[in-house]
Amino acid sequence: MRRLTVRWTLLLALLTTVAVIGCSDKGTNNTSNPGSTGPELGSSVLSSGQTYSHTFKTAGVFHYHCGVHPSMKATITVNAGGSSTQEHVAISNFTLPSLTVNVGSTVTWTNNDSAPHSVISD
Ligand SMILES: [Cu+2]
Repeated sequence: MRRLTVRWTLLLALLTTVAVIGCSDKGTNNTSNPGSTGPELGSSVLSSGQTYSHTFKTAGVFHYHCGVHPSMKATITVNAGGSSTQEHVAISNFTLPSLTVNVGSTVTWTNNDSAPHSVISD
C-alpha cells in the first residue's frame, strides 16, 4: 500500500511539471493560459509598464477589449500561412492596438498609460 502511494505521488508531480511546461503564454502578468476551448486572450490587469504576451496558434479574427474600460476595443487578425513574427505593441491613450499577423506569431502588449488596462477576449 505504501509503495502504491509513493507511485501516485510521483505521477502527480510529473503531470504537474508537464502542465507547467506546456503553458504557451508568457509575460510578466498573465493569469490565464487559454486552452483549446478557452478564450484566446486573458491578461490580468496590467499596471503601467507591465506586459502581456500571447502566441496565436490558430488563424482567425480575435476581437478583444479592456476589462477595466469595456469601451476600449480592438481586433487581432491572424492569417494562415506565412512567417510568424514577434510583435510589440503599446496600449496608450486608452487605445488598444489592432493588427494583422501570421499564425504562430507572438504579440506582446505593453501598457504605456498610467491607468491600468487588460487584454481580454470578447
Ligand atoms: Cu483600459
